[in-house]
Amino acid sequence: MIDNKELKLQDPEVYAAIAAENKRQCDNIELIASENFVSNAVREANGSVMTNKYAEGYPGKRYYGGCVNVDVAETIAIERAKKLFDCAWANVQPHSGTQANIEVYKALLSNGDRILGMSLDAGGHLSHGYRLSESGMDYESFFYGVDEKTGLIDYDRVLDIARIVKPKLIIAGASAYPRFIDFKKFREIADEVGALLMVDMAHIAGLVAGGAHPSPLPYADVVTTTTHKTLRGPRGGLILSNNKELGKKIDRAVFPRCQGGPLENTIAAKAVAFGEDLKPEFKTYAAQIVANAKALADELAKAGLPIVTDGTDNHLMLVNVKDTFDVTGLQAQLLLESVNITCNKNSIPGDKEKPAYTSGIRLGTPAMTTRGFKEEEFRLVGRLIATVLKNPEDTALHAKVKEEVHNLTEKFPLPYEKD
Ligand code: DSN
Repeated sequence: MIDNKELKLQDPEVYAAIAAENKRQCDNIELIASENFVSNAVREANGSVMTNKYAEGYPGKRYYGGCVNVDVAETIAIERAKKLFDCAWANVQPHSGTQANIEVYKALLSNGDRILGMSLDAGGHLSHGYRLSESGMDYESFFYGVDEKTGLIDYDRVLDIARIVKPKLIIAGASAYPRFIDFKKFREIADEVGALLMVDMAHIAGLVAGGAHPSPLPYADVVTTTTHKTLRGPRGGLILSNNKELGKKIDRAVFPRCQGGPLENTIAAKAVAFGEDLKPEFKTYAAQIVANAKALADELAKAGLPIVTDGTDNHLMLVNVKDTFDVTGLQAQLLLESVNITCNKNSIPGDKEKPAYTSGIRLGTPAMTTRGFKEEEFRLVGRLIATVLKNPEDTALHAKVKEEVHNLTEKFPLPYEKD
């Protein structure tokens, strides 16, 4: 139950926007692969009085008095993160995933050093060297992609590029890659060319925590992630390593180099989320995310939609909508939004459409798995998606689909359903 009584009285405009967003989240089938729904406990910690506290520094070494309680929460967050990912060091202060990545670069690199990451159009992330990101401005960035036919990372090709580029840092990890990433191979490539290896596991962190995806921690020098995707925590970042000396350098890059006061309310919420992630139920959740993704991909393939790499190992899939139904990714996104199914357009390997249109959509299962969807519901969602895309002009049919979406969202409510 969301209790925003004070807000309603004091600021009706902002209250109305939040209430409308609450309703949108309740009424829509959320298939954006990077989104999720936090528990009420996480929301309470995030909205707590810890937002009032300045705490520059780290637990036990702060620049302000009165940090005794935020020290407790931050220490719990650090210890739980280390336990969750079985590693020696953690920094829970990064405000976001991009921030975490930039902080690692600042700790490990000098301006002008070479980095090698996955290209944006192949499923990489802006902060892995894209020219308009700080990561592409401060460093000389190079990219590997995926095989245009298979959609898979070609590790031999990555090695060839790494041999030519000789990067100081190799970045593994993606925002739109539906298969397991072989971190051991990336380690071997990094060792072969004398590079450090950073894995950005933002999308799959919850699967790693729940044992549904191999962990990068045994192989990477440093691992970054957001905390709000499959990990199901508040919006924020996290950095992990098994190398405590590297950790000390990164601590200094986070504070004071890149950030000031940590968001202690968010850190408390991270601690709560990590506590949830350590419970046995979270393993069941992670396995269900993957089972649901496989079911959805299978149903879409049955409807004639090509799935990049012919399926998925994780929480997401890339669907080629252009070849079968002659709609762009953007049109598909808008059509689905009109029936209360939320997703995003996404380039597919070798895409001929511009990034603003694309030939594909990216679909993910973490959020609706949190709401209780299982394979049966995701198969139905697959059929609903195919119905809409096959009949882009048929508004009467769209109305029927919207009604089915409504039935599903009513049957699987969010824990904070009504205001
Ligand atoms: N924007 C996120 C995503 O949707 O994948 C990555 O940061």
